[in-house]
Amino acid sequence: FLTDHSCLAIIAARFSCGAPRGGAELGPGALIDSRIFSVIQSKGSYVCSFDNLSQDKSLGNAIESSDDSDPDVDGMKSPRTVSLAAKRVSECVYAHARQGRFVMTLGGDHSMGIGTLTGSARALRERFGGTSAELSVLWVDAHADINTPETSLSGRIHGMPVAFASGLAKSRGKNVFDWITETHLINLKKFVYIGLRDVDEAEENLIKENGIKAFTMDDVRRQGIQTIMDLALEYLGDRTPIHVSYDIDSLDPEWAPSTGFPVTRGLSLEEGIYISHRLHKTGNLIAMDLVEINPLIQPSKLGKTLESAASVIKSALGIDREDI
Ligand code: 6HN
Ligand code: MN
Ligand code: MN
Ligand code: MN
Repeated sequence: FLTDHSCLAIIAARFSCGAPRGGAELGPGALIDSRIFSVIQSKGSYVCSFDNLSQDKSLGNAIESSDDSDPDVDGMKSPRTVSLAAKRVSECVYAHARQGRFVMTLGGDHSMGIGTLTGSARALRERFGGTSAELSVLWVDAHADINTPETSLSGRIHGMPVAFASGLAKSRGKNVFDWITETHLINLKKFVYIGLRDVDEAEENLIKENGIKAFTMDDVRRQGIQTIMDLALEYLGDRTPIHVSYDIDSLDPEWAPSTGFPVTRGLSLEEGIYISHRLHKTGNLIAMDLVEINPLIQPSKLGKTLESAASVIKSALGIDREDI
C-alpha cells in the first residue's frame, strides 16, 4: 500500500563535505558503474530513474567555498555547504516519495541522511497525514551519528544526521539548517539502531536520555541477527512505512573495507543481507540509503565493497542472490 514497487528512484548523492576526507563523492558512480542497477532492472520488475546530484554542481562544493566563505558554525565544518546539499537531497527524495516511488539514495557521506530522512518524513505526512503513517527508521551503522554540534568531537556533520533529522540539534539563529521545519522531522520513538560498536560517550547519553531503541554488535552476537530483526520489527510495528539508512561500515571491514571509518567486529555479509531481506519481507520498506563507500580508501578492495553493497541493495528489493 505504501510504494509503487515498479518504479525505483535512484538518487546519486555525490557528496563528501560532511566527512573529514574526500572520496565518498565517488561512491555512487562506482556503484552505478558496477552495473548493479542493470541487474535490478532485468531481474526485478523495476524501472529505474536516476538523479545525479554532484558535489561540483547541484550540491555545492566546499572546495570552492573554502573555510573563508563557509566558516565553522557552532564547531561544525562546512556547515552551509552541507546544509544546502542536504536540502537538495531532501527535496529530491520528497518529490519522488510524494509520488509513491521507492527511493534509493546512494552516498556519499552520511550527512546526506539529513536530506533523505527529512524528505521521506515530509512526503509521508503529506500523503497520509497525522501520525498513523509516521516514518519508521532503521539505522544500520557502526556509529550512532547522533552528535549535536555541541557534543561532536570532530565537528563533522556526517556524525550528526540523526540529531538534525529528529530536531535534537538546532543551529541556533545562524541560518544553517533553518530549512528544517516540523514537517520534516522524524520521531525518535520510531527509530532503531542495529550494528553499533563505535559510539561516543555523549552519543550514548543522548541515546539513553531519549529512550532510543539500540541493538549493538554485542546484542547481535549474543542473540543472533534473526532475533534482533524480530525485536526491531516488532518494536516498529506492523503497518508502518520504513526507511532504512544503511552505512556500509556496519559490515565488517572484511566485507566492506573501502569506507572512511571501518570498525572491526562488524556484521558479516550474510547478516547484512539478512537485515535487508527481512525489511523487504515486511512489504513496508519505502526508502533506502546506502552510504559511505569511499573508493579512495583501499582501492584494491573496492570491488569487494561494491559487491557487498550490491548484495545488500538487491535483497532489500527482493532480488535473489544467485549472482553475487
Ligand atoms: N559515519 N562519532 C564520530 C564523529 O565524528 O561524530 C564518527 C562519525 C562517523 C560517521 O561513519 O557515518
Ligand atoms: Mn558509520
Ligand atoms: Mn553513518
Ligand atoms: Mn517482492
